[in-house]
Amino acid sequence: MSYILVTNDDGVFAPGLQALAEAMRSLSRVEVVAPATNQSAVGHKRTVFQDILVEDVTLADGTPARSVAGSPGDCIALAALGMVEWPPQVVVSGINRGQNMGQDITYSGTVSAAFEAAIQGIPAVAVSLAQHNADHVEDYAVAAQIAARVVSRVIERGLPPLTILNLNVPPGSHVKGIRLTRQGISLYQDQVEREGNNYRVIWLASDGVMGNTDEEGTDLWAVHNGYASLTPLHLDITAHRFLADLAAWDITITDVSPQDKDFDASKAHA
Ligand SMILES: [Mn+2]
Repeated sequence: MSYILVTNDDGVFAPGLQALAEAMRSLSRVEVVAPATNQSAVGHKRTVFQDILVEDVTLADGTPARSVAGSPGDCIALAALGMVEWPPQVVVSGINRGQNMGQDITYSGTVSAAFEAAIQGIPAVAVSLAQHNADHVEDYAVAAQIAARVVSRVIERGLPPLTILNLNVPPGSHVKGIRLTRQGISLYQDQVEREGNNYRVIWLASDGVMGNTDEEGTDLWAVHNGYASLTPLHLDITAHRFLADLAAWDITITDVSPQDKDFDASKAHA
């Protein structure tokens, strides 16, 4: 029997996950497998060399869920190893408390869970709300509605291999529509303060002002201008356009062995 697998990185009891699970139930049966604790910004972390505790829990609205003492990537990998029925029709990750655009994408546990699903051959959508103080289930209502539209289309049409959709929704009750976008550039304003031998890093991670929002067509531009942003992302992060330039460096060599006592790194040529 087909179903939608819901996960996140804010933790299994986060309001965004409950809102997402509720919206996904309008499309299909839902299973929830999510981290026990807040795993924001763990990226594509996987737990190795230690046991992962899994518990059955119940969300505030009565939704049954699996709570995993690991990362978002662990949740999907465990699901694929048979912790729940496999495969789902689609994996949906979120709704994250805060945007995942520009350089947020590689830090994001929300997006990484979707990438892990893509590695396992399952279409996946990452969903984020560009509002860091979204503490109530109702705050995610519009984002959940837009997510349901995107996910229903993914169920119909599927996605190419190693490709996910990254959905970011602006805060507020009015969204102008969905724009197809490319990854933009985030501009962080981290600061460090020193007191004696102690350093304190300050993240100025306020919504809306971070990042280059001027470049039309990017994720940051769309959300800044009141649109939901939908970006297709691919796991192949090869810099394809730079490959030809790199070839011109004449950096390749034909044979290197430990016996090669005359090997001179600065002079080696193909
Ligand atoms: Mn998060």
